[in-house]
Amino acid sequence: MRTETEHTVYLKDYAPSPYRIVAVDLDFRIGAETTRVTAQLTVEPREDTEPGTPLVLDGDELSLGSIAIDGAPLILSAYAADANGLTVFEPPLRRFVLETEVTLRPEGNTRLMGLYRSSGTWCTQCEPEGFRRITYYLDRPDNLAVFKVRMTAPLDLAPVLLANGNLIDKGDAGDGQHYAVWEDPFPKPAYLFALVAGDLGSITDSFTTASGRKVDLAIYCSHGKENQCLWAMDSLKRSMAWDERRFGREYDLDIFNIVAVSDFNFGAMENKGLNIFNDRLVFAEPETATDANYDGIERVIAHEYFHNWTGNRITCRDWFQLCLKEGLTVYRDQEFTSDERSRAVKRISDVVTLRSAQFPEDGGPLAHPPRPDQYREINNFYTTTVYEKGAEIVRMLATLLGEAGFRKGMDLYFERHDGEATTIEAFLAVFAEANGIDLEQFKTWYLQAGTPRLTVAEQYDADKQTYTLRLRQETPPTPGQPDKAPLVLPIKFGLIGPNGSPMAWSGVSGAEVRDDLIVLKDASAEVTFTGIPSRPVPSLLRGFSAPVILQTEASQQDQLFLARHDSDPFNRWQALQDVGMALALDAISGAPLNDGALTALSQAMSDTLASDSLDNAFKALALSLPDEQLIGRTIGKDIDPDKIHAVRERLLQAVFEPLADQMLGTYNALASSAPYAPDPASTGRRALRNRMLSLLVASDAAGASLLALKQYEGASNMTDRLAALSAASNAGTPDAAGMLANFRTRFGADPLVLDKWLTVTAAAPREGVIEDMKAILADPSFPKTNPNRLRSLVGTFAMGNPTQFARADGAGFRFVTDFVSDVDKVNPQVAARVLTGFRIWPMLESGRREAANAALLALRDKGSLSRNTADILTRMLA
Ligand code: 0A1
Ligand code: ZN
Repeated sequence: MRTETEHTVYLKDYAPSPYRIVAVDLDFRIGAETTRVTAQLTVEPREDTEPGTPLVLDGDELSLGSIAIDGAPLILSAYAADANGLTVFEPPLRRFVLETEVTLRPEGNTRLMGLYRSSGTWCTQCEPEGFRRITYYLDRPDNLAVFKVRMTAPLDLAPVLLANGNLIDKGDAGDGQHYAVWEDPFPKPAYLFALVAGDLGSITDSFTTASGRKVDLAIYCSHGKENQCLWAMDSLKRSMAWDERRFGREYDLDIFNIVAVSDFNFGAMENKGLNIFNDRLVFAEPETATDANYDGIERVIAHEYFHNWTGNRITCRDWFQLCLKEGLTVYRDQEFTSDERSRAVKRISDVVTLRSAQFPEDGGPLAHPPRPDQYREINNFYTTTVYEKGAEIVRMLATLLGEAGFRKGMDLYFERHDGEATTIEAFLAVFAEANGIDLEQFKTWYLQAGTPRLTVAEQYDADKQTYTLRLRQETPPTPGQPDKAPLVLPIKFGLIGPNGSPMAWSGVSGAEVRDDLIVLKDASAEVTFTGIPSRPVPSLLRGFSAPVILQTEASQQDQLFLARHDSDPFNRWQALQDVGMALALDAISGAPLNDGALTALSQAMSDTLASDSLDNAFKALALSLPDEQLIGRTIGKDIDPDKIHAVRERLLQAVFEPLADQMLGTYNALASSAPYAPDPASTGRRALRNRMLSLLVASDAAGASLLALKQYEGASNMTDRLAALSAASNAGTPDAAGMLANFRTRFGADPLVLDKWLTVTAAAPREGVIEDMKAILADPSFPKTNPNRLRSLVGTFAMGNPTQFARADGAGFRFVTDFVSDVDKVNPQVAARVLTGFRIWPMLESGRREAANAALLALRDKGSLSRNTADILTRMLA
């Protein structure tokens, strides 16, 4: 393996460039085979730039055709150019125009960065460092320039020509060619550049902003898919209205375009005025998309739209600050969903995701701070830590400041930094200033990796009528960060009296306590409440107010009490999860299942299901046990996934089988013949009904597999059909194989539904899944360059099939490393991401650990890996 240390980039080395590019004029001549790009860059030296300072531009797989300054070609000795960059040795020390020409081959660009072709459409992806694959440039987010783009293309292949900003000219270019000129008045970094040329259909609409400006909206897609874009358009308009209502942010151009493409490395991209989307996050119709797909579309449409202010108008100074735009924008999209749908359900789902994706990252070999201080490959830092933990940090800020204080800070942020490329420090400074507080310690959240553990012990003194909580926080060491400082932890809480009502206190001391919030700043604190007539049950970390692992001494009785009485829905859900987890841990440690405890949990689940006050979506989340991977991580070491799987199956049966009649009753009562609608009530109804089905099947209730088959066959929408298929496949019912085969025949021609089949196949915890996957990959008709297909199959396997991926014989590990080695040559980003599935390997029991290590070492020994994959592998083995 190459050592890549020479590529390490450090935050401490940040320095502004000696030159700035202030305006960009691009001319794309798009042809069937090649595209010629002429760039005219208006360059200015900085005030303090010394004469003779070279101008160094980035490039990636480029080859220079011609070069001139202010119209005069440069002599050979005046510059040096290769695939990775262009240096002009002594540029003029005044404003000048540098003109270069390069020729690209988009068809062969399988990395999907820069200009590439997806199903015939030319499109671009420039974040973070793709623009340098289009032309030589200062490809860094702190260089803001205005862009003008002229495109010429064959009319038959590309009747649609789009770029950022406003269309200012278009026409016939003769010879079967036509042209369009787009201009974006807002200065932007190159990573927000975009261009699309293709033969596309579209739907159009419009939105009138609060100040009365009409914005033309369009979503472009392959012909015939137009009707599948309506939900995305609806989501866009609701997002635009929400950002005005909640944050006072209006859209700023006259046009907002979205394009759906089928080959895309991530979910979507917020290019100024021209968002480009992975089509799986645009297309939806009831027969082929699930409720989860509808949710995902709404969320990501909102996310990319919200970037217009948090990311585009105010961008990042450098890529270490990625979390500045991503953490904040995820927070904003979470708030949008919470306002549009159910806040409690959204919070629970987000925490489930955080725990299943971010916590393992933060507790494994790839742990890094939300704002890292070094990287070898920036593409590997589009992580759940930067996004989701980043959002948790913003959420804590909002909790600490309250809604009004948070909004004051946001207003000041927009006012002060609009049009700038800025930093986390600048972001925190506006909140500190607007609220007259100090956020120096709070900043540690951005700098420190690892999930803090918050331990709470309690003591009630009946004589003194005092109640004390002893709080202690500790963050474990992570790679490169052995010592951790205490963090600011906002702990929302309540004390609950024996009758289930909130208990008040007459006084409190020992830490900062404001109403329902304890702010823990030290490594430990003792918070004492006075005037407490009897021992309360504490409800701690309400709403999951800080991203920590909470350890308390709560008994099962306390937890079941909370499940029944807590006014905080998150903690009601959490309490049931905690009871399930405790039972699972006991069983795994070899203790016999405690009948009393089991019966109590069954009863609590039954009561939850029967409750009149809880909604269906909440019940669907509550009626579950912690997943196998969470159980594994809670054990923390020497994990044996087979054992966990077996114990969890037993528990599912023991807890839910006694509820079979009630669950079947609920299942039947929730049937509906109403046409599909993605509104919260209908989604909640389907969620609970399908939860009933999967629990009936998983707990082996009589007749359950037949019920799954009947639902599969009779379903009128994909949500119900896929739920039945997954329930059968995960439990390995007698009909599962036949249902899977039927699904493939029936829907295999639709690539996005094929993905569902690949996902269900890859997630099945059964012997033989690896052979099946090998056969799928070996089929010549399998699209081996499409990221969605590859991730649905192998990504799902590595991340979501713990027993087969971590097979004791190592076959699962080898399957994944072989795949990574192959795909790395085609698309390093996909390869590197799939490889991150190994992050749990240090926690496995010794035999599996050795097998994983051997597979990783064999991958290393093969050599010639991309920088993306080599970076992940090096950290994984460190
Ligand atoms: N900014 C986008 C994420 C994104 C990053 C890289 C991409 O291509 C390699 C594409 C998208 C977002 O937050 O949605
Ligand atoms: Zn984003």
